Amino acid sequence: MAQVDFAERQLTLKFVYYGPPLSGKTSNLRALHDNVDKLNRGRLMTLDTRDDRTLFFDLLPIFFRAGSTAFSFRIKVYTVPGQPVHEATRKVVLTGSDGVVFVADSHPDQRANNRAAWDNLVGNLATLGLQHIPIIVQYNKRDLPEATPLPDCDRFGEPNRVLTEASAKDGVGVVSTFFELASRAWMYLDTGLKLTERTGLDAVSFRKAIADHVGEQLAKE
Ligand SMILES: Nc1nc2c(ncn2[C@@H]2O[C@H](COP(=O)(O)OP(=O)(O)OP(=O)(O)O)[C@@H](O)[C@H]2O)c(=O)[nH]1
Ligand SMILES: [Mg+2]
Repeated sequence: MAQVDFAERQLTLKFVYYGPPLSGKTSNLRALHDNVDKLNRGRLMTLDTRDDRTLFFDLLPIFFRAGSTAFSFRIKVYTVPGQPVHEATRKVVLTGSDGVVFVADSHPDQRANNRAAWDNLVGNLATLGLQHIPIIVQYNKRDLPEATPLPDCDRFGEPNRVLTEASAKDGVGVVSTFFELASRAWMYLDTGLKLTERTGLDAVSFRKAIADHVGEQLAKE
């Protein structure tokens, strides 16, 4: 759960990128890193094996101050390793998260893997008592000619679920997905923590503060 320090006027959030093996979680984080102003990000930490598979997790810290309120935000963005063998790591990384981007693979062959990873996510969220946190489903690898058309993509039990589209390897759709999650997380936390009431900052100014710092690409998407 988010850590709010009202005396220090600081809010710390944790977001996790989850999904099947090789769907592009680390690629999302790399592209996000490239889009955040240098002054507003920490070092991108990745721990890969030689063949680029995430071994433990990746972490990108983002920090910014919101306008005139002098409230400061820290968003820690993690990825989990997708390979089934890393189940214990996934659970540890997911602990205490405030929102998830589920990165699904658009290749038709990956439908069953997407579903398995989704079931795994839902199971782990339930175990951790996090079943109500916001989840954004992103279909990545939209650049593949054989990509499943969006209307035919699995919406994981919610026919009206809004999907975001990305080609993370080319940085397309990455910032807008992140932004979507940040907005949803604010609304979710506001309900529980009365953020607007206690910080003097509303959803619109939170969105603006992120937009000011997470790259200009946002304006174009
Ligand atoms: N065509 C295409 N390939 C992509 C895209 N995004 C990532 N890839 C490729 O997919 C492979 C896996 O990408 P990663 O970002 O390492 O995937 P991951 O989800 O972090 O993988 P694990 O950490 O092993 O779970 C790499 O070869 C990427 O270049 C995309 O948008 N389009
Ligand atoms: Mg990875």
